[in-house]
Amino acid sequence: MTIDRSRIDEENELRLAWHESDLAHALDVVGRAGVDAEAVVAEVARFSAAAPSWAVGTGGTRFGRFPGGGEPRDTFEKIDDVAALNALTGANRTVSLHVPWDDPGPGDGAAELRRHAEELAVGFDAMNSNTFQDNPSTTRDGAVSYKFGSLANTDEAVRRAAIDHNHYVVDLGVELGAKALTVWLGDGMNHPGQASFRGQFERVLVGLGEIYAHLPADWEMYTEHKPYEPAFYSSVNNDWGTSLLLAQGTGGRAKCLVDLGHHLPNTNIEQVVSRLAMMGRLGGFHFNDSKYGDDDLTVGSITPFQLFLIVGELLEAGGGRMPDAAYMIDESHNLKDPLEDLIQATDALQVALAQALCVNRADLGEAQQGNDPARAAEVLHRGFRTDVRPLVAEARRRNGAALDPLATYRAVGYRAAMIAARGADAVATGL
Ligand code: LRH
Ligand code: MN
Repeated sequence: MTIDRSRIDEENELRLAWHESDLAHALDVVGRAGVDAEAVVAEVARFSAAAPSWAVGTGGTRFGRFPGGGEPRDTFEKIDDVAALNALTGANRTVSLHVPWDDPGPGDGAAELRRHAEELAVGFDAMNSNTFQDNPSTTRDGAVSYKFGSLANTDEAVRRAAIDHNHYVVDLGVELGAKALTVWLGDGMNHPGQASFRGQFERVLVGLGEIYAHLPADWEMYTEHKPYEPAFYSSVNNDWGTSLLLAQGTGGRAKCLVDLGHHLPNTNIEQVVSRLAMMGRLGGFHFNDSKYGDDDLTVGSITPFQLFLIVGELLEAGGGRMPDAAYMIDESHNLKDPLEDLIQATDALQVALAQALCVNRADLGEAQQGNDPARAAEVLHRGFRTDVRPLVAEARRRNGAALDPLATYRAVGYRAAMIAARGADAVATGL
């Protein structure tokens, strides 16, 4: 079942009068700040963030998992849910797959999956490999283990298996029409002295080089840094600096992926974004939010001002537009309906983008040049405090999506229909 376009139109019709008056006011307010409001709507309408295949089902922690039922039972149904999400938001036009969780299997499994996705106008974003778990298909049926790491492992046979798995993921991605590979490694140490920092780094660099050599010429590879978990003393690719060294040491199309949750408390993530963009190595994002660790909470739900500043740095790097990069969501949905959480995450991204676009960059530059921090703050907060929701809703409406996606999702009864179709105990593969 996809969400019928006419149902969305009906729900939009109910809200159109309010929307039009709210929009007229918002266009006026933004215009008075010397910002082209129509350009804001157009840039928001252009934006899209990939949905993570591993988060259209319920996530969990080691303490428990509480599935809500009607979850996708295979990758085809995950694509169905991403298509439903995109019908409502108009801003989740691609899905990021994780292998082996989403492996469509041998033979023409990949061709069938590609056909299914094309019918639903869902594209394939960066592929994710997985050498942080022992799965039969990635460990030569258990002949090797990633317990002591994958690309960083001292055992050549383990490193070989990890490289071969990444080659497999690239080949599958080529069949699906993807154009990038994200390599996140759980590799590291739990105990001081357990391994050599330099040895682990150098082995990973060599491994990434062998994976990079297998990439088609029009593909990119993203290294994703993370300070800890599952390793709790040190991770090999622990921070943006290490990720940059790995990308620079691997090749021109190797870039860094910034997962917002992969930073120690009080890290200035917007400065990290500015640095990586300045070096031409900002490949992509995993958007989420967190209060403590890698909590994978709803984008913009804990630190919306930080998200606004991060998007501001992206517009700075892109000359007032979002630079080409792989924008993806990476969340774990423990309590909310996964699709409702992704709807709110996407809305938070659209709102942060509209707010950042409402900052009069010329005025900000003038205040910065003039060492006038108070004026700079005024200009910045004017953008952040602008009620941009009518502009975002208008961007969705122009993309044929819902003015109010969450209310429309509930009104069309998608989850109830999925529980009826898939079963109350249907649970998705993934984390
Ligand atoms: C690691 C991570 C990585 C994914 C996984 C699902 O914490 O952010 O991006 O492979 O989550
Ligand atoms: Mn991530």
